Amino acid sequence: QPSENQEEQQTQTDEDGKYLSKPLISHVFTADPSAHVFNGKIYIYPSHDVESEIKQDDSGAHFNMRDYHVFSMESIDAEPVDHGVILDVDDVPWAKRQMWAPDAAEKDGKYYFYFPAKDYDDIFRIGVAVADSPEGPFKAEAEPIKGSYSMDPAVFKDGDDYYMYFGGIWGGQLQKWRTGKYVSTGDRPYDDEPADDEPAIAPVVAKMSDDMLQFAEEPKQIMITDADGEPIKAGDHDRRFFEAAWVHKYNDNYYFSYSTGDTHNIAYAIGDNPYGPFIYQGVILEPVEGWTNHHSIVEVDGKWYIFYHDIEISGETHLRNVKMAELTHNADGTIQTIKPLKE
Ligand code: FUB
Repeated sequence: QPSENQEEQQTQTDEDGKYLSKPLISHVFTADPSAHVFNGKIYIYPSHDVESEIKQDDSGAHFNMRDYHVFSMESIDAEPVDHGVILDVDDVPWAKRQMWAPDAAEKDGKYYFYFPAKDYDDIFRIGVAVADSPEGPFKAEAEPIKGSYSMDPAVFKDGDDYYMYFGGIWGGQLQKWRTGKYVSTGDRPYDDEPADDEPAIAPVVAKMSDDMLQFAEEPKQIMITDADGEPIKAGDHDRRFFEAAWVHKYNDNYYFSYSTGDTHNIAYAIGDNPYGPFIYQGVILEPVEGWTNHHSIVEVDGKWYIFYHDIEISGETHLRNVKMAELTHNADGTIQTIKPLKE
């Protein structure tokens, strides 16, 4: 059952006394929550973590997920309802394994579910499945999105346009696409990475086609810079992009947020258009329990929330549980840092 005692949820706070929810879902393991408001309800599209026979390795093979559930909440303090499995790896002809962080979008009354998976060549691609309802059932396209690669798709709606942001390094393979083609010189996480003093590998964006099933343009890299306009360097592990892209718009600015991976923060950078460049600002969410940190940001009834995960229930880095906290933008547009691990 989902967390039974909602009152008890009020008791968790971060280092500065900010409210943090308890695990929102406890009957299955969930991670990488992409939250949206569709038809006045909150929908969460997470990864569905499971135990599998695959041993832990540096490429994240132990995140060996095979299906997705969708959850809805009537309001921000309501219990999530599990609508069951919306897509299984066996229903996707091109996908072999590792169904990682997904996202969803609505356009003209249809719902599009975007998901990464490794294909039969063990290369991550991004697929799309379509439904008439946010709860599914979703039907996957027979092929991945043409020209898609790497993982962690996040689709952002800006007026009538939709943009997909994607990519992740190390196990997410983005470093192997530096030439525009998949080139792998080894399987250690840092193989194929730039030198420390070179610009970090950048996340990728592409506008979606009108039918939401393809890219409308060649995917482009987006630059994250410091305050002087210099690209963040590959050796700057505290600030460089690793995975878990998300974009929200606040006061006409575009906030690109992401995980810094091996330094475990959710950081953010601000730009004045969907393609960037984005100027690094700071940390939204400090490390949580567990190696990965992955989030989404959504406005509900005029307040902003961050959905994220940790490993409170299992204590195992690949068996995560979704949580939520309120997010505060300061008057100058910066975001207050959430510090979930108390000193
Ligand atoms: O859930 C599998 C992977 O772990 C995601 O795709 C990453 O963002 C990390 O959270």
